Amino acid sequence: MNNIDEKLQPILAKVVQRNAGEPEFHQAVHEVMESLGRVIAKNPDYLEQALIERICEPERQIIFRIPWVDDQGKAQINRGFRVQFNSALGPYKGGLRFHPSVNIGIIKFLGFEQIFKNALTGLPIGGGKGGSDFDPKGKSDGEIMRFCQSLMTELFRHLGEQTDVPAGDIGVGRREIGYLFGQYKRLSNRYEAGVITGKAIAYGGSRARTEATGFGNTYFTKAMLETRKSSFDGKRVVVSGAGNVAIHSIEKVQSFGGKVIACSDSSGYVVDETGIDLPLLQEIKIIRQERISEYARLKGAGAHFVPIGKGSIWDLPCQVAMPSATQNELSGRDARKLVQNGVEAVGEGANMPCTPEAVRVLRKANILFGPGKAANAGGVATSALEMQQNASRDRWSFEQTEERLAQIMQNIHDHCAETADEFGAPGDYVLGANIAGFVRVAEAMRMLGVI
Ligand code: NDP
Ligand code: 2IT
Repeated sequence: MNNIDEKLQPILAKVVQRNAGEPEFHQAVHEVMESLGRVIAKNPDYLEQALIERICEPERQIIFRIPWVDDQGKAQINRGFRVQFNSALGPYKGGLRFHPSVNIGIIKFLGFEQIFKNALTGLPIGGGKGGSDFDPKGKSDGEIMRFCQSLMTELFRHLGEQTDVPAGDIGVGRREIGYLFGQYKRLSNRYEAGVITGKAIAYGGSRARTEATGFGNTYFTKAMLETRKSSFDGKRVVVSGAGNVAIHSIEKVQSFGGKVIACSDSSGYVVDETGIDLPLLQEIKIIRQERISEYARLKGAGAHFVPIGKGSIWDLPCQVAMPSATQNELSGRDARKLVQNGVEAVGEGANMPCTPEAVRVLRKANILFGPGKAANAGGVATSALEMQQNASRDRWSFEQTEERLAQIMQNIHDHCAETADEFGAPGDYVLGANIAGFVRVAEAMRMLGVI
């Protein structure tokens, strides 16, 4: 707790005690609190109004049983979660994650991050997150559909385009969003397109939503590089993951002239010194849904696969690192290696992928570091643009939507940088993002009274 203002220490201690056994949630709260000392020094009434305690306590938490029947006719049970964290700025907004590691602490960390991320977009969306410990790997299409329908049979009563608007996250993409929306529509007897985002274009989705998180992180990282008169052009880049965020980061980095030399999944990583072949990667991961080792096998010369446990992707020399898989995937040791190898910038595509020690190492070495709540906000920002198109029964072109996304990312970058300057820490995007996001939410909460 030594980096935390002494007035905030009892608040953090209480969060830890009231939410026992939820280390990821503690980590996310700790990281935000480290930045808030300077804010409460300027605005002591935030403490009097218990604003920080209130922000750390979800408005509502829903935990439910999800029964479903597998292809063998056997009944299965999973656990569903939705944490409706904060609605000061708009309806709860945030993705659903399907992964066996999901528990209430993980959903709370993600929901907590989402509050500030959504505030940074400048769009009217509150923060929430949900998901299930369901493992989509190896499930048939019919099993996925029945699972999504069962989840929605419980969750639909808590949703609404003015109440709570889910979207995708790990393990939840276009297909799952379709089944979830279909069941919501059936149960509610309403075509409420804005109740969920990440929909296919065929029934009210937004162009560029699929690409938005990876594109957005690339725009954000480019903006950071520009502050040091640098760019992606000719740079060696490492992107972890091989899902939605990673694939579209690779696409945008390549369009800016960067050379992505490695990516990964949970089985290991591939290195391709000739630069990742994006169509081949998409064929393997999206169409065939195979393991990343297939990439090295099919690519042949120049590419090789390193299985999990046999080395870290962050040992590869690169100038830009974009962790885009999952939380705590980049350790303090990894960060030291990146610094030794001359990394210039790290943009967090995933949520909280760098451990607290890694963040400390990167900040101390004065590496450009874009925290997830700012750098990966392009996904949820484009979700809000999807809600806007649904509400006005309109649809925009890809170019128009991407232009809005690019502008939003530049605004987030500038707002974080200006806030860091104002609070005496130029270039510190962690401090800038935490303070800028917090102040927007806290000001709205103050005006709404003690609710
Ligand atoms: P996907 O499910 O599309 O892809 C996830 C990728 O990360 C896969 O390659 C997966 O490998 C890998 N991965 C997941 N969990 C682990 C793990 N425990 N260890 C190692 N690798 C893992 O998810 P997204 O690309 O959508 O999400 C990636 C990250 O980005 C998450 O942190 C998510 O919260 C964040 N994010 C996503 C947004 C979005 O719009 N989708 C918006 C903002 C942030 P494998 O297939 O082997 O499991
Ligand atoms: O972490 C995230 O910001 C997301 N998974 C996207 C949330 C959304 O509502 O689009």
